[in-house]
Order: sequence, then C-alpha cells, then structure tokens
Amino acid sequence: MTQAKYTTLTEYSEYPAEEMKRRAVDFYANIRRRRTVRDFSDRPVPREIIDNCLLAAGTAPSGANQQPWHFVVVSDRAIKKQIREAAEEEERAFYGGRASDEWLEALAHLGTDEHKPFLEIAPYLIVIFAQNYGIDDDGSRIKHYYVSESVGIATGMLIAAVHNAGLVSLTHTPSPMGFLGKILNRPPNERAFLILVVGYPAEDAQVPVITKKSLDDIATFV
Ligand code: IYR
Repeated sequence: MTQAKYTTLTEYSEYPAEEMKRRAVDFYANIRRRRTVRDFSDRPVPREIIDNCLLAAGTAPSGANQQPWHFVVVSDRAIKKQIREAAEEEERAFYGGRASDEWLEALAHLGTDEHKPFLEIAPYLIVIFAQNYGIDDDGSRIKHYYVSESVGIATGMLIAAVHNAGLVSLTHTPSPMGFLGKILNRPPNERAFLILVVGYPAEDAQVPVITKKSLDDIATFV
C-alpha cells in the first residue's frame, strides 16, 4: 500500500466575513453574465490565454487525482473543416429524425439546427476527451474512477476560465462524437466528451431569451 504524504495548507486565504460576502456577490455578478454564444467572430485569440484557461481547468478535483482528461486545441483550418463536416453529418441525422419529437421540442426555443458554421469560424475548438482508463508505463490498464464527474467539473472550470478571460464559449455535443477521436488520432482509452468552441462573439451576436431558475427552485436548505 502506498503511504499518504501530507503537507501544510499554505495557499488558502481566509477573508473577513464582509469581504467574503462581497466576493460571493461579485463572483455571481460576473458569472451570471456568461452566455452560451453560437455567433462567433474569426478574430484571433492569443494562444497564451487558452494555455492559462487550460491550466486552470487542469486544477479541477478528480477521482483519486487521476485527472482523466485530455484537451485537444484545434486551430488548424483544415482540421476544423473536417470536424465541421463530420459534425454536420451527424447533426443532419439528429435533426432529420434520429432525435425524438420530445427532444426536438425541448430544444426548439434555442433555435438550433444542423448548420454549425462556428466550427470553422471560431479561432479555437477545444475538444475535451475523457480517459475511461489510464495506461501505465508497461502498457497495462489503470482503472479510472468517477471519470464523467471529474471531466464535467474540469469542463465547468474551463468554461468559467474562458468567461473570466473575456471570451465566449459554446458547449457543443454532436452525437455520436466518435468521429472526433478518429480525426484527432486519439488513443482507444479516450472518448470525446464535448467540444468547447472558444473565441470572441460576432458583432451583433444573438442569444436566445432564456431565464435561470431561482434559488428556491435550485436549492433546499434543511
Ligand atoms: N447536439 C445538437 C442538439 C442539441 C442538443 C442539446 I440537449 C442542446 O442543449 C443543444 C443542441 C446541436 O448541437 O445542435
């Protein structure tokens, strides 16, 4: 059995209660401005911003600290085109009959369809892969725990980091997503989890009119 090794928590800073209240309010005020955007500009974004957003995402907690994620950052035009073509093919099938009427009805207020021009227009597609299992140095499989939870948390942190930096994103989930592993040459232990489209919004970008649930609706205090 490996021995646990601990060190003193030094990077935590406690704030006075008033400051904590202000920080909580400020964070909410900032994050509530985040919108999922589908109209992207092709304006370039410095790589360094993406690097730091990914480093932030990589600090996410994960099952047994296995960090079962891999981010493929696509900026190459030809690869983006390939991804768009494959995604639109799946989406044509989805909107053309594969999705149930119930599902299409649930989506109708977002106005989405099979056309995904943003996959070529936005400067970055961050394709997030989940590692269902690990592979150690001698090639044997290492079991991973809580993979979806871990990758979901890291993705949420990435979305928050992108917003905090001043960019917009879209969580795009063409289904099925098997084509992404093929186009991007990923190993068999990885499955595509989500595409995060990242960039500046187009001038006059439009977003659907939606509301978020109230605190009473989303939380119960006992
Ligand atoms: N993947 C499709 C459909 C879609 C599904 C859900 I659930 C959404 O919230 C939005 C879209 C698409 O990207 O169009």
